[in-house]
Amino acid sequence: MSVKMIRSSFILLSLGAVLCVAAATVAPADHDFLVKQNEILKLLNKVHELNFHKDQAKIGQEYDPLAHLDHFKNPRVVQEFVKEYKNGRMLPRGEIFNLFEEEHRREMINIFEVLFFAKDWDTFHHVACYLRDRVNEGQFIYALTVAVLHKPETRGIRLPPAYETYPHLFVTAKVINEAYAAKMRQEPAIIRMNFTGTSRNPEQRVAYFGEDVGMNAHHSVWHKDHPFWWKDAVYGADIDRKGELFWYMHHQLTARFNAERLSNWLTEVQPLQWNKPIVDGFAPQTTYRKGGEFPARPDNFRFQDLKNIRVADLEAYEERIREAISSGFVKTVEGELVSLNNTKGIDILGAIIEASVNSKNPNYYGSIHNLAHIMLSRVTDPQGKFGMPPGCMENFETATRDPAFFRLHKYIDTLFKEHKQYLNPYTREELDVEGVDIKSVEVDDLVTYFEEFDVDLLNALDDTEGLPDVEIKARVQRLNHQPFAFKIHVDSAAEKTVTVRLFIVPKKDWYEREIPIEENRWNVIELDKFTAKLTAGDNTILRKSSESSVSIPDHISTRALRKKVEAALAGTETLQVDKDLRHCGIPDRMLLPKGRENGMKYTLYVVLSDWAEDKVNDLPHNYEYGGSLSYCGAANNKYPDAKPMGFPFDRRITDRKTFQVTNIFNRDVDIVFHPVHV
Ligand SMILES: *[C@@H]1O[C@H](CO)[C@@H](O)[C@H](O)[C@H]1NC(C)=O
Ligand SMILES: *[C@@H]1O[C@H](CO)[C@@H](O)[C@H](O)[C@H]1NC(C)=O
Ligand SMILES: [Cu+2]
Repeated sequence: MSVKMIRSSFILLSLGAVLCVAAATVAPADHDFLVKQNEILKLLNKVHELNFHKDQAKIGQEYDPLAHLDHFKNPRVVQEFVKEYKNGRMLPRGEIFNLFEEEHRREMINIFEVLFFAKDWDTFHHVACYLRDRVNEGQFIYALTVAVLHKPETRGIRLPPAYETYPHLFVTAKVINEAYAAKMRQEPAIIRMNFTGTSRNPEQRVAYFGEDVGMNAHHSVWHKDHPFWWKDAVYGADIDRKGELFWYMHHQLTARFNAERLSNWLTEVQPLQWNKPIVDGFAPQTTYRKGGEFPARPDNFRFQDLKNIRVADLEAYEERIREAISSGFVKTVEGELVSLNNTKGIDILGAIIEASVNSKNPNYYGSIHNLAHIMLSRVTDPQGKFGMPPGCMENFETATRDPAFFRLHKYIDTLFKEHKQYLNPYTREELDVEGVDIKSVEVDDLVTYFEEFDVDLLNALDDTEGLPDVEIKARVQRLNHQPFAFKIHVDSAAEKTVTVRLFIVPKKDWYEREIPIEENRWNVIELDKFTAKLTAGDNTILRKSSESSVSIPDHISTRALRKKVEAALAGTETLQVDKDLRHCGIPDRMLLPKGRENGMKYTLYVVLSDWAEDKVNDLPHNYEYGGSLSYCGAANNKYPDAKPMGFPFDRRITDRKTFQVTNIFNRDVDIVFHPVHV
């Protein structure tokens, strides 16, 4: 049956409806901005080769950063870089950059700081051109993109999608080989990519989720928006509730993975344990551009001691963290006790478990999450005997491809859950918003399907003398859904601005048993969060799936973007710039889990809270923040919701009556998957 035959079940706009039109920060780009945008695209063009843009290459050759030290907020990092570079101590070009390798990371941070501390655009641009052809390309991409994401002067600049900057990390080796063959033949080509593995591996049924290029791009950008090595004090820019966001984003991904598994008749994701086999193996079938193939791991492999990290270390860190959780206090380096028994506890715990620079005691609590990534990545060559390149788990671009990623995060999620279990449940008074009564909620048919998408492989292929570029793309499958909308009918006793929170959760488990919400709350998936102004009397809140603040629109391809920028520079077109633009966030098309052909039952929750209690700043209630709030926070602002992330499902529910208030509503919905999309 054709998806196009299904029509929206109601007409969207009706009179007297509450419209959630947002206050936005979009404006036409001026000339200065267009120049910046164009230069950044040039810097990242074919970044694995020397810069063929002659103007940039020339600037790079002639610029001497030591002659311009007063143009840097911290000249010492520039001197340090030049010294290291001149002494040949930096990672050479062509080598694999591994963020989890301390030495690689230290060098990269040095490069980042040179860029970040440039006082003006001109200095930034010059020093970027200087670094472009001198440092390792992996370190350059990472440092430059993090700097662009965080510097006030580059707000609103669009980065090329991660899958176009370094396509190797997103497509299989087979595709790369075929792409080369096509280039040699000088024939444009579209190469169909299959997900890794075969139908003999049940895990392959959910590969579309972990291997989705948009998901991989999201995960890599999330860790650039919130780097674990970020030093708030040094960079003068705090990332608000970073530890809590580390928990919540990965928690939501794990809940989503679970829903995808149920959609495909797979059992719930099981947490990893240090002393048990890693049940599912993984053969990535992906290769680095230089430096070999990603190592594979057979089924039922056990964790191994590495040269400098032992399994026993991880077990000890886990014990100490669980001790902190159950005692309700973490011990700081100075031996002080910091309470976890409040809404800030989760943020402290997130910093300890990741661990980020904000950890209260890195020696004592270790860095369970980062070390686990390393343990999994190196498990098949623990002593480095075979000189294998780093595995999937040591690249944020490729990590979610490995089924062990979700098992690791399920394990980490159990630690966070243990902490939340100790907090008091919400009381009826905390949940109730007096005078606000949800009468009913209408929703369109929820229909998902697979679509095809072409990844541009231009940057994947080395330039060959005498062989011009031809258009070569990888065709991948992506989950998508029909647009849908919610219509929420609310009776209000008075004028009031409310926060609207929308969630869904699978109604039944793998055994087809209905799961009570007390148990199911940890599987809840956030669909949207926004504000609405209610008038006294009847109100209808309209909200479209495309407006969701959980996800972001598709990234524009570099080719299309370059055309737009060139046209805007020539004055034939205007380019719209959003100063709050986000690169972080799952794509809009992935908002819904897949569901089943005959429908899969979910419970939809609509939770209203009083915005006067939720607000954290003086911006208008409908300020846009660039989207992707739930997974990525607000890039240039405080997290715009005073409630704990995941509210109200983050706490135990000991008495279901507390949820029986008129401002919380639930109903069943069905998600139907259409295998054939015309
Ligand atoms: C994908 O699978 C199809 C059918 O199984 C096969 O014909 C094709 O060669 C595969 N493509 C790649 C790039 O592996
Ligand atoms: C945590 O704090 C709440 C008050 O917010 C208190 O009722 C509860 O007893 C405390 N729990 C512990 C273990 O101290
Ligand atoms: Cu992650």
